[in-house]
Amino acid sequence: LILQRQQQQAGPNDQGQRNAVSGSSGKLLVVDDDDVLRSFLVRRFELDGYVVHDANTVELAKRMLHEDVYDLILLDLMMHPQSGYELFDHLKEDPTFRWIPLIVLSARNDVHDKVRCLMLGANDYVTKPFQYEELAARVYSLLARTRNFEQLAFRDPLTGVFNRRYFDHQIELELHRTVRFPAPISIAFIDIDRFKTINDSYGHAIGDLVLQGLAHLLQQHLRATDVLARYGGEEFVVVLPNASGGQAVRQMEEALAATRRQPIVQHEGQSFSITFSCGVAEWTPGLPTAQWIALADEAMYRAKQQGRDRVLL
Ligand code: GH3
Ligand code: MG
Ligand code: MG
Ligand code: MG
Repeated sequence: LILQRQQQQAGPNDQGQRNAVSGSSGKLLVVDDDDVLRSFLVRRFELDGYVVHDANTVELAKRMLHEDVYDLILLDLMMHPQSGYELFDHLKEDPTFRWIPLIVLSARNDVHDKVRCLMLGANDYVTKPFQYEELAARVYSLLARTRNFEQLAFRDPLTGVFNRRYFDHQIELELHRTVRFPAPISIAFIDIDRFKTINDSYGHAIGDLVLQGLAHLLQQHLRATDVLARYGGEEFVVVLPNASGGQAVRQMEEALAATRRQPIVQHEGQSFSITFSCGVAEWTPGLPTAQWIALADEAMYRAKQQGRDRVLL
C-alpha cells in the first residue's frame, strides 16, 4: 500500500518540476530494495542535476562505496537479506566512509528506529511515503551544510588550498585505498626559497600574494586526484596517488620549472619571482605515515643544503 501511494505521488506529479532545487550537484548513492521507488529517486535526482548511483542490497552498496566517492547516501532500513543497519556498521568502521552524510528512508514511523539511526550517525530520518520535494530539500540542505563545514574546517583561508588538518585526514584515506587497491603513492614537500627575504624587502602583503600565486601555480601542475595542502607558513605538501617517486619528482620538476619561468606575483608594475625546494618520498608497504612524511621532509632539507631550487627523492 505504501509503495502504491508512493508510485501515485511519483507518477503524474513530476512533469514540469525539473530543477525544483536549482544548483544542486553531487554524487548520491540510493540504497533501497524497492525497485519502483529506487528508479523514481534516481530519475528525479538526476533531473535535479545530481549524479545518482543505486543499489538494491547492502552487499552491492558496500562494493560500490569501495569503488566510488559519494557525497551523500540515501538508505532504506528494511532490506533483504541484510537490513540497512548493517550498512551503518560498515560505514562506521571505515574512516573513508564515516563522514559521508546519510539520510535514512524508512516506512517505519517508530521513535526507537529514529533514535537508533540518529545515534548511529544518520543525519536525517525521512518516513515513507514522502514528497520528493521535501526529500530533495533535505538532501540539498545537508550537502550545503556539509560543504560549508568542510570549507571552514579543511581549507586554508589565505590560499584556498586544503589545510594541514585535511592533509592529515586525507593521507590516511589515501593509504587505506592504496592497501586495498595496490598502486604507488608519493608525497612531495615544498618550501619556498629565501621567503624571509621577500617579506623583509617588500613587506608581508607581497609575501601573502606570493603564497597565493604559488598555490595557484602548483594547482595548475597537479592532477585532479592529487591533494595540495598548505602545511605551514610557506610550506606546501602534495599527496600524489598513483605516482611512483620518480613520477612525482618529474611532476614537481615541471612545477618548479614553471615557477622559475614566470613571475609568481605582478603588483603595481613590479614582478616577483621565486623558486622552491622540494623533497619527494614514495610510500612502501609497512612504512608508518609519520616516517613517510619525515622522509619527504629530509629530502627537502637536502635540497636546501645542496643549493635550493631543486627536487630531490
Ligand atoms: P629557506 O630557503 O631556507 O627556506 O629560507 P626562508 O627564508 O624561506 O626560510 P625561513 O623558514 O627562515 O622563513 C620562512 C618565513 O616565512 C618566515 C615567515 O616570516 C614567513 N611566513 C610564514 N608564514 C607566512 C605568511 O602567512 N605570510 C607571509 N607573508 N609570510 C609568512
Ligand atoms: Mg525496503
Ligand atoms: Mg620553511
Ligand atoms: Mg623557506
